[in-house]
Amino acid sequence: MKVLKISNQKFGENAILYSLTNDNGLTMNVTNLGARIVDLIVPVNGEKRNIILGFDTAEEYLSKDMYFGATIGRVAGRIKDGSFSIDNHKYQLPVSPENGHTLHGGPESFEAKIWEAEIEEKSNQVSVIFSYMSPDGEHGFPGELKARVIYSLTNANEWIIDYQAETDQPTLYNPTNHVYFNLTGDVTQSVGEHELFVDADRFAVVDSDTTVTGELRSVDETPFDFRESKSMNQVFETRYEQNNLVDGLDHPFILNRTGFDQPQAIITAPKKDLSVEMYTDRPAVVIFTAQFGEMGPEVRGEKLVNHGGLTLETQVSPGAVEFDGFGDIILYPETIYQSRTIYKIN
Ligand code: G6D
Repeated sequence: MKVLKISNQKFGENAILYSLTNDNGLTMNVTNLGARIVDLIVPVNGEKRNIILGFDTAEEYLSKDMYFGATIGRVAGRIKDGSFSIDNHKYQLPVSPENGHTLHGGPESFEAKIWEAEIEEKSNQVSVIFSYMSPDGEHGFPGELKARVIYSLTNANEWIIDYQAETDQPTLYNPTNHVYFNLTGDVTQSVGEHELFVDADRFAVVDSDTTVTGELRSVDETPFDFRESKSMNQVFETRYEQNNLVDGLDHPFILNRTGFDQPQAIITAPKKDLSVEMYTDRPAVVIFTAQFGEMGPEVRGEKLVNHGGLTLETQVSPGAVEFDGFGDIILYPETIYQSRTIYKIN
């Protein structure tokens, strides 16, 4: 068994880039800036194709980032009005001036931190173990939270993400990864011709400010029905109000099952020469289709087209703080948080 390769190099002022390559020639680059994945470079028909959105420098992540590949925390998604209560204690988080809600744990959150990193090499996988200690009261969240995110690359072409955390006071924790896939490797091509499968009978309806309304709606007879693999264009070319409202998808899908025997989602490239399977123990996945319009940043020298990527952000659905039936994201001191998501490249 050839040894998997892992190397590291400077990546801006304080960041390090770790390059993991498996025996099939698949390379995953990750950085301690935001515990992010930067590149996912896959050999396809003799070419090397980078199938995710990312930048070439750490500075670009700090100046024009839309959470590309970032670990999101303490809480993925929006918390309405930035306020929540735990055991009758009320907390207030910093809110966006645009809409008065808190997105992805607040500004300069996990995605902007320099995480500790250590390398672990095993015979059939290599890992980078990122850790970050979020102090009590950071961004308004109670409790000191020790978070770990382990990225592993295997010789089965899997990117495995293991999340672990513990806290000394009851707090909220609902992390995810904000990777954007574009399986063409070309950021000037929209993901409209990609096919998507999602094993979800329901999705969460959103309001004009993309907070969930509390309604869980059947996907039946809607463009949200991806229970058979279908073209992404069905959400870009429809007149259905929930897609028109956000110009695509920016919605939680409530998964019918969790676990690692069958994928809950599959993205397939337009030429069907590549696919990514998603497996998770999380009950929902937020899919966002990068509708940045003219605001799309330059990515590796090319302007990102509208709908130039799509995310598969596994998590407890946004709305868990506000509504019953959406799940529970309170972490108590006596509990160790653990979750796993796998993206398998075929
Ligand atoms: C927009 O509403 C979307 C979010 O879901 C996404 O995570 C962010 O852009 C990057 O705010």
